[in-house]
Amino acid sequence: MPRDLVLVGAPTSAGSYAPGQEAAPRVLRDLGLVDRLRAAGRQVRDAGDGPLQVWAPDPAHPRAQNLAAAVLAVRTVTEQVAAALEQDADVLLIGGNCTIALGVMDALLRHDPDAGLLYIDRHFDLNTPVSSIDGALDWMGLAHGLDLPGAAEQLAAAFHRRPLLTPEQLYLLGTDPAGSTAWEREQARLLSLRWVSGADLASAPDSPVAGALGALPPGALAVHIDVDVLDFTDAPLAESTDGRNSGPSLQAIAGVLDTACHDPRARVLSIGELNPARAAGRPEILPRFLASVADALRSTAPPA
Ligand SMILES: [Mn+2]
Repeated sequence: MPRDLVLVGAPTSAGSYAPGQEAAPRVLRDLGLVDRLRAAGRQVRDAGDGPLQVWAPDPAHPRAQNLAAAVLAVRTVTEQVAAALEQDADVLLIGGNCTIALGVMDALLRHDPDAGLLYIDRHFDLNTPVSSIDGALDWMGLAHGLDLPGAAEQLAAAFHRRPLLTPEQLYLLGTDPAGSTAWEREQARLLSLRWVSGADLASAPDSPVAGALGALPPGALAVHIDVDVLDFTDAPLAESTDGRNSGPSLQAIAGVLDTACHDPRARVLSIGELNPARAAGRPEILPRFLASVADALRSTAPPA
């Protein structure tokens, strides 16, 4: 029997560039997410949403906008994921921006100190309020998990241990170094972070994901995807519209998620940076994405 699957929503765009992502949990539910997961053979419990947070400019904190709200959202994710793990359930978390992966790891590492994180994202997310000017926390998550110099105190200190993450617990897939800051490239080098570029992931997805799974620790596994890893002209789903004509297709990413989520260590899949408004002109792309997620989480056990 597969474990039960707990669905959690983090409807927040507080750490983003503009409103939009807060709608993702509602839109995916309206498109029949729970029924699709049940059709994939999973017992699903919907644990509901964390706080609804709609982005607004935060002139009082220009370099770490809406920090207190983002921390509240992350801490709520920690509590919801911890409750599900306590009940021996797996988790599907719909964000929200990528800082939600920190809440996942806070809960998963309390559950299993040998846990690892497969981080599928166009970006390193190693910025801090010092290294970047735009003040959006959504590409600063891993910097706070790793407690890099310049990290915002309130977020780096929000977890049961500090730093929350070590470089050995991480493997990044789909990174585009051209979309990173010089600071991020330098930190990735200093920390010996392991990563595979979006170009390599697009040309032959199977080998990088197998390599990443082989290199991650033996304990429980969280898989996080920022949908900005996708070629935006193939699958316009992400808050960021930068990924045009580069990066893997939705079909390629569906295969990556399928492999990663069927690894026996996998316990949590989190989805970040999905802005449903981006798909307004190509409405079939959201159901296709949903089908990929349900397929990645399908039960491989024979029906009872
Ligand atoms: Mn990203």
